[in-house]
Amino acid sequence: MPVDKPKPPVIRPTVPKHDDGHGSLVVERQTAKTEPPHLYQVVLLNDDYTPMEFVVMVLQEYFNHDLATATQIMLKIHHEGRGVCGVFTKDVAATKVESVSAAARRGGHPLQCILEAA
Ligand code: TYC
Repeated sequence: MPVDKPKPPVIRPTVPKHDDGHGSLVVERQTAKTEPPHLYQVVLLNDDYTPMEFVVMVLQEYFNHDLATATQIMLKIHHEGRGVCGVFTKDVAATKVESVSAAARRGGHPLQCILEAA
């Protein structure tokens, strides 16, 4: 017979309650204490030398865009000078910038990848 995995304990948020003195329990609404994380855009800049195919590959491999979307974004950068690859939390965005910059350097391309507050 298969052995069931032990279930993790259920942790519920505690809500302050007090007796209103008239036989009712008053449940107070709690305001959220955690702020949403600040978001950052990873932006690619145009240049005259990086091959279009390399930029499309970067958009597919590092930002999970499909070929059609990657091609559209690459052409937008080519025509407008810059384009957003994706929006992430700070650590994830910074890691993407480092990975893309390292790949560009390895390939001998001048491609610039930068991080901007969203
Ligand atoms: N302008 C480049 C070319 O004509 C292509 C290119 C697109 C380069 C986007 C960088 O971020 C870039 N080969």
